[in-house]
Amino acid sequence: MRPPRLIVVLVALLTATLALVGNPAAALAGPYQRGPDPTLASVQAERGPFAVQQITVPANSAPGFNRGTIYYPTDTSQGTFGAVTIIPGFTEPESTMAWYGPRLASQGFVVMTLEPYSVLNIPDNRADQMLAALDYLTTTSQVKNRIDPGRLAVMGHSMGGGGSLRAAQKRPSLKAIIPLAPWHTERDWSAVKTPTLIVAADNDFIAGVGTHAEPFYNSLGQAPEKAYLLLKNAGHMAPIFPNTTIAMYSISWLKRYVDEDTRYSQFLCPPPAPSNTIAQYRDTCPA
Ligand code: 9J3
Repeated sequence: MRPPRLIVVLVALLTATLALVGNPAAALAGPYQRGPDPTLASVQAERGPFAVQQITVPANSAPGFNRGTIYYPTDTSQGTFGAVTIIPGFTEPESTMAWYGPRLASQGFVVMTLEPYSVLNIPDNRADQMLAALDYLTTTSQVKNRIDPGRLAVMGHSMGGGGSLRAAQKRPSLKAIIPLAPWHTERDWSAVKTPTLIVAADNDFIAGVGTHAEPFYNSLGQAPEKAYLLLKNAGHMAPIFPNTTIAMYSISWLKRYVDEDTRYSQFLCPPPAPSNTIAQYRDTCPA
């Protein structure tokens, strides 16, 4: 005999109430929050709270990308993590993106830096490699069980930044992208529907902001949130070196949009004023 409907409803309500009373913090926190409450020091630190291990992924491990390195948090007590793949720019080896690996993974992300098939690959090819590497990470990699396949992102420098925009256009399910000094022949990214942080450099003479980062940012009419971080006294190659400003805003962007972690909103909104390292910051001021 089925229990009366009223009893079922009452039991469900009681269970939910007890869960809230028993753990109010969990009830308020988003389900994907990982790690302790952030501070300015923690988002600027060289390492976050998670211990990190790395795995070398050799060529021919899976279709669609060449080879790379996975950096992952060793903690399995807090559930799965979001994942981000990162590809460098024209003529650049994977090692130019290596600093992002432990820096981001130690904050609670599975990160894979990529060696492109060719250092000459065009941006759209780099987009496909980043997406193929995400598929590998979530389906057959050694860390697949550590990753939430619904919370993925890409980043890249220069032609890898242009590739990041193309990747989001091709795969709207991406939760965040961070093009770094992006370069692409396409100016119109109005089809992108992913929260996008564009990092640009005020002295970039390779991907000049007037013909790249600025029109890219302005075209992002469908991105639910977007930001434009113009680094001060910085050239095209700034993103290949450890950079506290890039790290702080990248971590905050990934936390806010891959993890829906509003504890990081404080670093994004209100936007930062111009400073020694920030020439300009434009955004849609996410809540
Ligand atoms: O990835 C990049 O640094 C793109 C800038 C570039 O040199 O393009 C020239 C074809």
